[in-house]
Amino acid sequence: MRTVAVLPAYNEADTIGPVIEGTREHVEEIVVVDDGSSDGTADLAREHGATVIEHVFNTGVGGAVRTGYQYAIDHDYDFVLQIDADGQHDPGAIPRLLEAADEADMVIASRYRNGSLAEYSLVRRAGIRFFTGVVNVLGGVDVTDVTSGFRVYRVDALADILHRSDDHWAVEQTLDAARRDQRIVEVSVAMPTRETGESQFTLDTFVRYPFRMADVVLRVLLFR
Ligand SMILES: Nc1nc2c(ncn2[C@@H]2O[C@H](COP(=O)(O)OP(=O)(O)OP(=O)(O)O)[C@@H](O)[C@H]2O)c(=O)[nH]1
Ligand SMILES: [Mg+2]
Repeated sequence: MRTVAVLPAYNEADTIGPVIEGTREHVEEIVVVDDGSSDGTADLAREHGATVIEHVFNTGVGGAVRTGYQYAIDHDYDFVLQIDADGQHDPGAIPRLLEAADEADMVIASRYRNGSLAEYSLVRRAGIRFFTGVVNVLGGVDVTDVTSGFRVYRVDALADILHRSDDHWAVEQTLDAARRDQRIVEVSVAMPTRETGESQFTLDTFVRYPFRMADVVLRVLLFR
């Protein structure tokens, strides 16, 4: 079985090296998808032996991971491991995720199944709860952390659920997977909050959240 790691990365020079080093032993290849970082993230990733794909336009996390998934499909990998480049996801948990993937199409590392969520702001916790609730109700599943970006996918199942929206990629593809009766499994993984660098979340993102969310959910329900 061949596994490729996909790391979406935007200005993560402080952490990209250690994340690549921690991930390397668990996978065959590491693909870093960068959207025009200005702090040397792409060069650092290459120095650490990663394959680097650079977008010309910034597409956000959703667009970056789609590029990584497509790479996995095109290169005939069996599994994709997705891990953030900001150090929030401990590469030490990768073997547990890969083991769970033996019996699953999608494995989600959940910070809801342990105490780590207590460190997150009230707004973030409410957001995670809300998105997870929507997917559970509309998809008939029982997951706890749908927005987690620490995941493993079986590539042939992933090809069926590639998200079309760059926003709310996790909600879109998890809901689609649930409605197709794909096997979704969660593994408890502690996830501290971000220590360095900048979050993808801005005030603008928050304000537009509910509208984009409704758009994504309706499109999955109506057209897929
Ligand atoms: N390629 C690319 N990667 C991005 C972009 N925005 C964020 N990322 C990366 O995607 C991952 C998740 O983004 P974060 O900002 O950490 O999002 P988050 O973990 O939900 O939020 P925090 O808890 O604030 O860290 C990180 O590895 C980022 O570097 C982007 O526009 N392009
Ligand atoms: Mg983060």
